[in-house]
Amino acid sequence: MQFLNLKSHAMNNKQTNRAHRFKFGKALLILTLLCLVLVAHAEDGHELWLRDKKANPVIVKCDAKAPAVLLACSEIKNGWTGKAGETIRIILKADPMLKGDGYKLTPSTIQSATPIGVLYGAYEFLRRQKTDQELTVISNPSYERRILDHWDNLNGTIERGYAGKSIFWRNEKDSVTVTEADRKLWTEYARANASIGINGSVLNNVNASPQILTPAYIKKAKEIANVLRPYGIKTYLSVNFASPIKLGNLKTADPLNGEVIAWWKNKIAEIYREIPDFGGFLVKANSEGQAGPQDYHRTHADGANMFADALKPYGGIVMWRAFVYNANEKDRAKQAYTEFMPFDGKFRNNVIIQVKNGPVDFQPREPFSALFGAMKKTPVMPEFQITKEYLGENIHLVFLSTMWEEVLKSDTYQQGKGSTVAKCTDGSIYRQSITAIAGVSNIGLDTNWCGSDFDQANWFAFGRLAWNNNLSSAQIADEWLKLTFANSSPAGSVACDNGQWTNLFLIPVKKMMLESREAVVNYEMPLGLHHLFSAFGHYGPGPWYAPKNVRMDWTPPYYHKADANGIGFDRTSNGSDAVSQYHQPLAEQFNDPKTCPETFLLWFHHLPWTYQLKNGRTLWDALCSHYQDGVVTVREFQKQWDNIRPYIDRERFEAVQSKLRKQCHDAQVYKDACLLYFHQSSKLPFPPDVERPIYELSYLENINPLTMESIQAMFNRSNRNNASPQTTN
Ligand code: GCV
Repeated sequence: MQFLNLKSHAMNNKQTNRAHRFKFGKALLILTLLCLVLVAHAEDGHELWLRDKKANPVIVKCDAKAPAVLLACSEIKNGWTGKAGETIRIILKADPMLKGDGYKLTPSTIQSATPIGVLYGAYEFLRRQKTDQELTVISNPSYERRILDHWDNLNGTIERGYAGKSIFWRNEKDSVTVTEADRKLWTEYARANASIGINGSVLNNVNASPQILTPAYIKKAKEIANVLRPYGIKTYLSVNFASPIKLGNLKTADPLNGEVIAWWKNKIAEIYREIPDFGGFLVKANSEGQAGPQDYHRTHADGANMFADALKPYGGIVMWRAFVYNANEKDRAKQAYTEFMPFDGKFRNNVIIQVKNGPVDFQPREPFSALFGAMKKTPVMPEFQITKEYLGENIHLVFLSTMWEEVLKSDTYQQGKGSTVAKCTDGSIYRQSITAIAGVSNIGLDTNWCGSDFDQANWFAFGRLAWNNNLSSAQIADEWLKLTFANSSPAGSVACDNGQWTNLFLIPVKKMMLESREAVVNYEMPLGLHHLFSAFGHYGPGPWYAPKNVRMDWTPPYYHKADANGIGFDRTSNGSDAVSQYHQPLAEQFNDPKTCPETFLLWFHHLPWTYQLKNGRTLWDALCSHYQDGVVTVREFQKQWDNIRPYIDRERFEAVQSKLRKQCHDAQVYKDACLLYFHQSSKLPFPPDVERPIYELSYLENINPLTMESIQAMFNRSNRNNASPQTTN
């Protein structure tokens, strides 16, 4: 018995141990599963605005079998959030109301004349379903070509890229190999673009390496094109004007030379053998040290037309950039117009001139480039910068849509009142042989694609505005927020479909986005000031930066001209006369400080520090207030963001919170740097309602740019970003 007892005790022990082990094992398993679930759900931002969750069953009826239509069907099946069991019909058929890849939606049909239009319609349908918008709509694209320009170098770095390395090019040694992981990423990229209507990608930097035209790189471009094609995305390349010399061993790149023309014709034939639907070339010529036709005493038209003739038989186009400025020009803002206007009508009809939104260079605020309202016989396309070179890189929360909306809605008066930049470029005013719009991409290998969650909104906004240049930024922000953040509260504790989410997340965050561009203008360079950046990179302030060996138009004093008499660049008829490049009544309005919009005051005028503004304040006091407003606004953003914590996953909450902290710090640095520096000229006291600086100017001059840059580099590293080399000012 004893023995038995012992035995049974032992058995009991064994059983208990086994039971314990079992329980422990079970707990471990549950814990592991839980961890796996948590890891699986750790929010990394990779899904962008395309969060296909909890699709309901739907019947999709469709006879067409084109690849884009099949994609549309599967998108609908995977993303249907309407009633379960409903039927939707896909109709591939022309309609007099439809233009290009436009589409017509009803609650039970998606119609387009083209397969890719059906795919766009499917994405729009799902977007409307998820964001509670009307399902009956006809939508046609504003521009035929809606293009992302990648400033990606063939060694994998990205000029002005703040989201890691290139998704296309790796490094010089294995840049041309293609892996399955590459194809997967490019497919995701293509899908994201198609979902917002983008239909073109320029795969490499406008500061182009001639190597892009070697057979190995053309083959790689073909691999990329093959992945992008089903999503309706055409591939384009940037080319180096001197390629015939650098690659072809010719003695010249003169666009009128027979051998040069033959070289390009052969090269273009080679490209089209690999990529039959190749879109064409983007060219930066005679700009920032790049070769161009002027090196051979030829014109922009000679250069662009040489490419145009060679591309024409294949249906290719040339996007010729108007971003030109010389070191000895008294006013850089005038040069694009001066150089290009004489050639209006002299370009072939497959050339389009690509013009940056402002006359200088993607500043926080510029008036629109006068070229938009000027060229009547040559198509012109806007170039926006999605990557935030001058607006806080991937750190500052700045929704660029409001800036682009402001530009698109600016009235050029080309054909009287209402001739907006949008209308002057989308073919509404003059029939254009090509209509197009480009955005300099902010995409890299970072898991969240753009280096910050809110920078995804700028990619989204560019696509939405390129499709419909009448959309309001409020609508775009609304859509993006709903698609990107709805149902993302921890453990789904707050449903997105209740008023609480709308009132406490959607409305305040949308407000923050819509105010964000004005905030950065205020704390960086208000009232029309521009280019006050530090020397290295374009991140921190450097209004003082002007070493003797640096060309003047790469230094801030060239632009702000602050002295004891006042501040601002005189572009009036008494100054550089840039105002005369605009149509009346704008030229007259800009010319007079009393009628010039205050947002552009110091862009067009050099005014005394005591000049009185409309609200009665002196220029100096107003300047101080603007800087103050900028800082105060981003401090408010911090508080607003803290309030939304319950409605969003921890990962994105913390990432944005941390970036906002840095933004607030940097806004303060900007304010102190600029005000203390300008104070040396104005000699006026800070107004009583403006917070006093907290830094010494000498400290800021010394830490800046190096410390700002190294803080930035550290920050980038900790966010898995790689700072890109900066080849120019
Ligand atoms: C790609 C500015 C930028 C350069 C850029 C250039 C351009 O100067 O700082 O990085 O070069 O514009 O648009 O060509």
